Amino acid sequence: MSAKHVLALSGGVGGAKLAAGLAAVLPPEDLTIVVNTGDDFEHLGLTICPDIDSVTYALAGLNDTQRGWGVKDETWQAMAMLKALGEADWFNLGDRDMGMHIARSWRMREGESLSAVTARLTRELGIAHAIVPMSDAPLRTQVGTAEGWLDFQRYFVAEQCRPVATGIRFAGKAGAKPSAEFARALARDDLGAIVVCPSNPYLSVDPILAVEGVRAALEARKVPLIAVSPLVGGTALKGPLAKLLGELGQPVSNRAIADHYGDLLDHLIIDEADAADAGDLRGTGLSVTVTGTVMCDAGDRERLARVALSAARIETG
Ligand code: FO1
Repeated sequence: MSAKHVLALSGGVGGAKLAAGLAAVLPPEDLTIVVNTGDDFEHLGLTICPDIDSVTYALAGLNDTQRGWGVKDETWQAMAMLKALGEADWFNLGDRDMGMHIARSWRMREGESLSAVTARLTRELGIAHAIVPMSDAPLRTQVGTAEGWLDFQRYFVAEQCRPVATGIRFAGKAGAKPSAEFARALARDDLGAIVVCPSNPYLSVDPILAVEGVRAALEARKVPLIAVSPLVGGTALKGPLAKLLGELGQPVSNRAIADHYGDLLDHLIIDEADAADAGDLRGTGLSVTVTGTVMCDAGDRERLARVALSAARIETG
């Protein structure tokens, strides 16, 4: 059996772009995309899964590329009404996006698992590739501040990352098992590569690694693990995440990313703006590719996907 199945681990925005590139160059049977659910939360009675939705919208061609999250050509009538009714308006839910949260929430209330409802909704949007939550159990990222632990979206959106961060923790990680499809992908005989998409290692990939048994399963697999660095020019492409990591004493550099993944990592893809990092990284025994990692359009996404797959010697036709 040729080892050609690819397991991609993804967070939201940046990760979703590479996930879409992988889906453009691999047939559905050769790709499983496992998505961080640490950013998920309950809001206005709805179960909101920002990273699953970012990946879903990117694969369905529905994503708003300007804003970076949510649906393109969005309208905001429901949000305006909620505000007029005195309800919370700190987390912006577009009208079309709201349809996704309503469908997910009511199906889950009917007893469907997050995995089942994700499979249902992605299929309905015409996506043939598997988009899989890391776990069906809630494992929620929280950020420590002087006022106590804040749920991720409270910290990130409501507080705009203003409070000084003192720690990151994953509430509910004890007993959070991998979803069935994630466990199946990890155990596949034909698994040929694991691709860590350009998502934040501490906030978007660590929650996936915190799911029970996942790190050990990845360590036990003797297939190449290729990560695409989320850094461009030595910093995060977007948002105040570099501030958060600085406060936590986490260096924002490709060397820090490589050290963070440690023995799991076989190959790191870094941006050409950071070409000067390659020598030091290679000196640690790591294999490194220097290429353009900024994905502005479908061509960029597919090209980077092919670069990642060729690092694992996976053919893409
Ligand atoms: N990010 C914001 O900065 N402000 C918002 O109001 C906001 C709303 C939102 C709604 C649905 C959704 O799927 C994502 C949304 N995001 C918003 C993005 C989200 O907070 C983060 O990008 C991810 O959690 C980080 O990966």
